[in-house]
Amino acid sequence: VWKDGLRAADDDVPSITKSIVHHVQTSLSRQAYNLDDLGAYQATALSAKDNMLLNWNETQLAYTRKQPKRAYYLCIEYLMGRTFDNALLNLGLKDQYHEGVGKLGFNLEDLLTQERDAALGNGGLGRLAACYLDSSSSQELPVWGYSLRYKYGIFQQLIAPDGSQLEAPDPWLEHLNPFEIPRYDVQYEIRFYGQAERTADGRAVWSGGQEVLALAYDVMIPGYGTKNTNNLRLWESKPKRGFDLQSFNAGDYERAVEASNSAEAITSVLYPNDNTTFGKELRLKQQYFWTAASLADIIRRFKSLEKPFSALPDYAAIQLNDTHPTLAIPELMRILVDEEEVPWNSAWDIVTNTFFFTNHTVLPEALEKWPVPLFEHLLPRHLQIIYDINMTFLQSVEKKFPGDRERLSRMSLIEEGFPKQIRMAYLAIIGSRKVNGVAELHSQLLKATICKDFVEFYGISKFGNVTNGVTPRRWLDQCNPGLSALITETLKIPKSEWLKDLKKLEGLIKYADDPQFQKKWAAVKQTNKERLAQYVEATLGVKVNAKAMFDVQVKRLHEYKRQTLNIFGVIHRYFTLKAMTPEERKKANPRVVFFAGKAAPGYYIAKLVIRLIVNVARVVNADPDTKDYLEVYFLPDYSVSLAELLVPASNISQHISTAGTEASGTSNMKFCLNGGLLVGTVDGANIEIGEEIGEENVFFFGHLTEAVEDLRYQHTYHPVPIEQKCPALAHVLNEISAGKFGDGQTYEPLLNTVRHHDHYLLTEDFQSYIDALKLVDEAYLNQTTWLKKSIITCAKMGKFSSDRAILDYAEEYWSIEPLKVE
Ligand code: 26V
Repeated sequence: VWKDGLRAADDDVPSITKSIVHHVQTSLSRQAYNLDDLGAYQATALSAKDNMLLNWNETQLAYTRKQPKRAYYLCIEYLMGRTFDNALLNLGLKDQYHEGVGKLGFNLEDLLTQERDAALGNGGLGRLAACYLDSSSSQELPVWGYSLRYKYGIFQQLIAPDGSQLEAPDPWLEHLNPFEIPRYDVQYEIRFYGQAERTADGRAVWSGGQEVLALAYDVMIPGYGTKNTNNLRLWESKPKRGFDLQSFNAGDYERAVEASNSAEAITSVLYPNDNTTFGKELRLKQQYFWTAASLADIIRRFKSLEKPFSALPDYAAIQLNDTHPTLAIPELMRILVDEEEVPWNSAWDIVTNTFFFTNHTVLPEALEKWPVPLFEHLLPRHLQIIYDINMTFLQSVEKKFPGDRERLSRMSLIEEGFPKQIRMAYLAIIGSRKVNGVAELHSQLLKATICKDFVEFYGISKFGNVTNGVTPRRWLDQCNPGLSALITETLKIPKSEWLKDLKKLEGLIKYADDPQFQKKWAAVKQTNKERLAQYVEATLGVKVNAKAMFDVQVKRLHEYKRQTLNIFGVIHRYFTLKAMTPEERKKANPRVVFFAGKAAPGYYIAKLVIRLIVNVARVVNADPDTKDYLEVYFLPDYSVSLAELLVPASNISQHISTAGTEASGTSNMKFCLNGGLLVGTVDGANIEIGEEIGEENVFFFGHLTEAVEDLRYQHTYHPVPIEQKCPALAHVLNEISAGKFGDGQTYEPLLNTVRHHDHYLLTEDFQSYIDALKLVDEAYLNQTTWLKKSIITCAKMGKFSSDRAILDYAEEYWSIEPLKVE
């Protein structure tokens, strides 16, 4: 049956209700008459899953039969959020399920919120991977994702009475997860520790140590408006033997289960940092466990084709997403050389034609390095392989640049020091066919910094750019049904057409000045703001003024993202309002400022920023003088689902990183796609957004990347006191110190990062930031021109669909082609 260009299996309402009731009685073994929302959600999800499974099976069968080249996307995080609503929309079954569930006495929207987010990621990296899976299925590309099935995802964030962040576990698997399929028939043995002994022929035997099992769980990824359904395979670690029988028989039960606990620990928790976790053995274990299991799976599938190993690059492209899966490079060498007896040089050719590497940050502290002693202990054979790769590589560098000792030490995979460290990014670069960054500026910076010597060695063509994108299915159609309907009605084409060809949004431009259309556009935004206000009332118990401008900054807490700049700006605004007469105040533009985001549990300064925001909110929101003009909220426990409420509700969102620090950003794209305007620095993908929608529609401010290095130098060698450099900011800091927002002492360490060194250049950008916000206020006063900007912003976001990005990878990097499942 086809509807709106979409095919569904059992899409009539009677079959749907029948299958839901069937799942209640069988899969859940419960009775329909006393079912709660959770049970109803589970049964309904299981029924939708049946529909997806048919497509999934046909897709995998088509891949097996037609043997296309496939791409494998290795990412240690997938920030999927909820699955159910997205699945119904992609299957084209939402209306039918709404009706079917209604017939059984439930409300579909209530059931959807029963699902817990799959929060197997920290932020941008993991959410990008999730968008790319949606796009590969929707574009009918044969792509599989591989990652870990963490028992606990990113921690739940609580806010203590004093405003500080508290962390609680995220037991997302505590109820049945209807969307995963355990594959008890897909298991691999993974070894750690032990000894590696070289044999005469250049190979080695790795033995002893600890062996654990990797068990596969599959998650179906339905495409939009197509039967194509790809797969995300998540590995769970298991003990190879239940427990140690010898200790058990001797009565030492604790000892008997020790090994099994240590095996299960590998996939028990997602590391909650997004910059440094190097040197932690468990993290390295996670990385190896995941890459080894994924490679074993890829190689098993390849071997079933019965082709020579030299053909591997014709059947598989493996994308290394950041350096976390870089161990796949020595692991594939180990499999080919030690196990399959491929000669070293041929193996290296295969490797360097199979892997591709994307870098996601230029922050030096996030560049992955592993201490050699730790590495040698855990992965002795891989260390040998890395040393061998390094030797051959440095010989070729020496050949091209004879006598350049400095260059050799700069480019070596091993950084000298105590201890020596392995530079994972360099290993990823030399082991890959191509390397790319995630926005134009970022890719330029990569070539000028981390990759500089490698550009000189390999030539520029190995280094490219693929600007990030986001899926318009989740980030417009699903999260903003009102806007989606208005767009479809206005463009007069089926929704499925513009959702798969986002440039079609340009058709809205001709209505940008149309008062009727503007009115509808504004009404949608207002509804979304009220929906968010309801959520805030339900969770924080406060009433938000939904008539005010909604100003949003939501992302991980990080000094480089400068939530500090925002909160200092809020304080400045508060003082300015306080200094006005009631009459003057009436002319002010009322604003509600929302913050949300998690801080890494060990990131002291980032946690202080949260505490400051919460306490500023407490003071500001309680002040009757300013209450009508300024409100501030920190929404706890930011998640994909919360983003789906915030993104459609913003009038303006902030992306204000120090120039040159944010590789791309992807929430900037989501807000603009939903008609929110952007205030931001000339950084990451903000720049390309400005190019697309026109600089007159973006509020840019701050120093440019080229100025940053010099300014930092000045700060170090010719510091100017903050009172002189930026009196307005100095005043803000002094008031915080003086205890205006609770004990001033608390915030000294945070304030000192700005007073001294000011690595992220707040003192340099504060004034132009305040000026930009003033322009925002002025622009908002004229709703007609504001709405026009908002419409044009949305209309020109076509470039930022993840469909464009994934097609770019498919064509320019992986050389894979769509395979439509009929
Ligand atoms: C690094 C580490 C290192 C230590 C342990 C845990 C961990 C987890 C994640 C990361 C990667 C951080 C890099 C990252 O998320 N980069 C973001 O990537 C987005 C997608 O390309 C991009 O939009 C953001 O600008 C960039 O910060």
